[in-house]
Amino acid sequence: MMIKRRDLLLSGGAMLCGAAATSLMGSSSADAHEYELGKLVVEHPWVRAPADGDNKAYFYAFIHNNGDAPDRLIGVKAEKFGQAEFHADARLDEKSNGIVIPPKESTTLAPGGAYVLLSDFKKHIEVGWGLEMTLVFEKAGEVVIDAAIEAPDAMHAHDAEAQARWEKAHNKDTAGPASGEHEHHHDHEDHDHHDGASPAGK
Ligand SMILES: [Cu+2]
Repeated sequence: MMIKRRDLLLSGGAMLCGAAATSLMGSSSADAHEYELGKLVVEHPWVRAPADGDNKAYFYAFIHNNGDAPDRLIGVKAEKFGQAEFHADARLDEKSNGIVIPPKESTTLAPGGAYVLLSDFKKHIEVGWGLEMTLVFEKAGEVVIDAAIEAPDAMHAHDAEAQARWEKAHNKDTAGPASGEHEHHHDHEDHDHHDGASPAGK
């Protein structure tokens, strides 16, 4: 299912990546954009949406393994797309049988590195929303996550600049949206802590 982030936020429910949530909850990970599964932590999962006319998307995330044994991401599932293909190294044009998560290490899936290619999209996915997906790990099992859907040229999770370019190109947010939508955008951008601009409390 497609999750309406904006509706969630306006309803005061489970906020996704909300700076407000982060400050209210202190260092608790309950409302952070991360998911725990046994010894694994999946942080900031995101999907790079298909470019216009394309049928492929990319899945990225930080995956930490706090355990003593390696695990492996072997499945990414959602009703929106048909196939997931694993690539351990973007420089090599070859599939791998999953993405290994070594013990006591973090594996980064990101543009230019490891990635999961999602293809055969059956339904449109909307930039700025969330996509519920199931990740399957060889040992830890399955976890349902909500990945942020980012613009086709986004370089990292919560790439506000790419989102703004995309919205401009697609005439989004130009007709005076409800104030709540703006607030959400601010909250979301403030949360980005990959560029060193981390708000206090995280
Ligand atoms: Cu996130």
